[in-house]
Amino acid sequence: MKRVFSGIQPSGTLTIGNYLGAMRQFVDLQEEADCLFCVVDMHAITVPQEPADLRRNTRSLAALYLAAGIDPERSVLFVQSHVPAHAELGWILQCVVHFGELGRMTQFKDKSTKKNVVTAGLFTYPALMAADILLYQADLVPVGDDQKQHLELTRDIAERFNARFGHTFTVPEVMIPKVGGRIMSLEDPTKKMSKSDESAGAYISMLDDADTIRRKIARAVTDSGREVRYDTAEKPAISNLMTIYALCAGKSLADVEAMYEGKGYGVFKKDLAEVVVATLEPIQARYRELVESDEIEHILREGARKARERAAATLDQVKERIGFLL
Ligand code: ATP
Ligand code: LTN
Repeated sequence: MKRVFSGIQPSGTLTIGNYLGAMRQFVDLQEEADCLFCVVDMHAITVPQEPADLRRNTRSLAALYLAAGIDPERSVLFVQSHVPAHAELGWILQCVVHFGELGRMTQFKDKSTKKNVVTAGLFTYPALMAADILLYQADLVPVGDDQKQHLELTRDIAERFNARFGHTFTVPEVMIPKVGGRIMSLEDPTKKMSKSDESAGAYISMLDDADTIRRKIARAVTDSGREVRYDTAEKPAISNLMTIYALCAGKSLADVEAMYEGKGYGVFKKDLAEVVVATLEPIQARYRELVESDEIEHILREGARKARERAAATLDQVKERIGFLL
């Protein structure tokens, strides 16, 4: 059975981009793989977080994982800071990765430009991400397209460590959905949809109510012309909306194109809003029940216990290999 690991930061409320690009794959993978899913709070603090918000977002993200269909009987769901092995291996891998490699990461460049304060943690972030994955000997890492470069670096770190100290880590494969790996902003189809966008109109949050979703989709930018046609070069905005439609309705892009032939943007956008509402409503209903119960605390405690146990085996071996006195 393949081992799967992925993480999401509790840095705000998830968007439909996080859901379609990442979380939905996690739910499907549970059927066929041994899965671990993590709320990566240590990654979230690489940029400033209000303590009360971080605590609330961590709990809320755990509830969303469960509401979207992560089954704690089948998958290990836990919070990164509950398993100190992540910090320990993260440090060791900071001493394996090269300064130059970290400097080439485009996420670091994007998140550090035009900022008054750039923490050292934001720079070394990929070493911690590599630790998350390598600790559990993951074979497969489902992520959105923006994480591809971090995964390549994780593979390089694993290979370098293995070559120097003997085979220790499984070299993981990245898994990016063919459709939906990069959902774009509703206000600017050249930018990825991001939960930390300053403009709330740029994204659909997984917890937006039906009217907010309808309003945001009605206001979403479109391209010139009126034809609903998939063409990312000529029609980036409509192509993005078609992708969201196709994934939420379980149809192919060709189906969507055929359904709206000759109908124009207005009708398409109205239907799209309803398809998105229908996708998110059942998740939101389960979410509301979960956040009010203390089930989450119980599940996370149990998840951390299982994760700690599994992480220990790799970490002990790493320490021995690099020459730490045991
Ligand atoms: P932020 O937008 O705050 O920088 P993020 O959403 O990019 O955060 P995470 O919360 O850690 O970062 O992302 C969780 C998962 O969602 C990752 O696998 C990431 O690749 C994926 N993801 C993020 N944005 C999109 C998007 N617009 N389309 C598809 N997948 C996405
Ligand atoms: N870097 C990722 C979040 C993340 C992750 C991971 C994803 C942290 N650790 C391990 C997959 C595997 C992001 O910003 N989206």
